Amino acid sequence: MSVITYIGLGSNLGDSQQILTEAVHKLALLGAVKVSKLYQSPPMGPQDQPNYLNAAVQLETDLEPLALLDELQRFEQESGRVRLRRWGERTLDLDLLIYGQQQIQNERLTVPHMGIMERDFVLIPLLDLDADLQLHGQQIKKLSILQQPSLSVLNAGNWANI
Ligand code: A4P
Ligand code: MG
Repeated sequence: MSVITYIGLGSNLGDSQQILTEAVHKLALLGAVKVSKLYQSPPMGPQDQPNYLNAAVQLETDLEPLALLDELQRFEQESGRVRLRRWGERTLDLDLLIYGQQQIQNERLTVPHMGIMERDFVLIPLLDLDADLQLHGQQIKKLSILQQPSLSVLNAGNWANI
């Protein structure tokens, strides 16, 4: 049985657009994908790091949550992932944001992803994929954090060539 999941993509080291494009192509091997616009956003966390590119992917997959996380972590490693410090720079971050209607809490996985409600660089790409998406019983599009977004659209077209 396939499930609708949402994956958050972020990069601020290396050729970020190329890295995110490759990540989308790998995700497409796991099931049907829909891709958000590509955004640029100022760093949350340490300010002495480059801006991020952020996007989200809707993935319809048969994989169980932990099997999906294994794949995401493998893709991160394959991108030559370096992660230097908490909330710091990285070549590729793939977060499992939403997995169907499931709430998951174990030592490897918290779903919905922690901090999602405070991160406009996650919420705005999600709205590209489903304008009526709900999280924790709330309509994302009505959240007050979205009134003054800090991110900008870098590419509103088919940037990942998919
Ligand atoms: N983990 C638990 N739940 C999940 C989940 N739902 N999805 C565990 C993915 N992983 C999950 O991951 C650490 C562990 O989280 C994994 O082993 C997994 O089992 P990680 O990617 O190494 O660390 P992290 O928690 O993602 O890193 P960190 O440093 O806490 O940073 P965040 O919270 O991911 O933030 N600013 C902008 N503008 N855009 C960004 O994308 N990203 C970050 C990183 C900071 N600032 C940013 C951005
Ligand atoms: Mg992560």
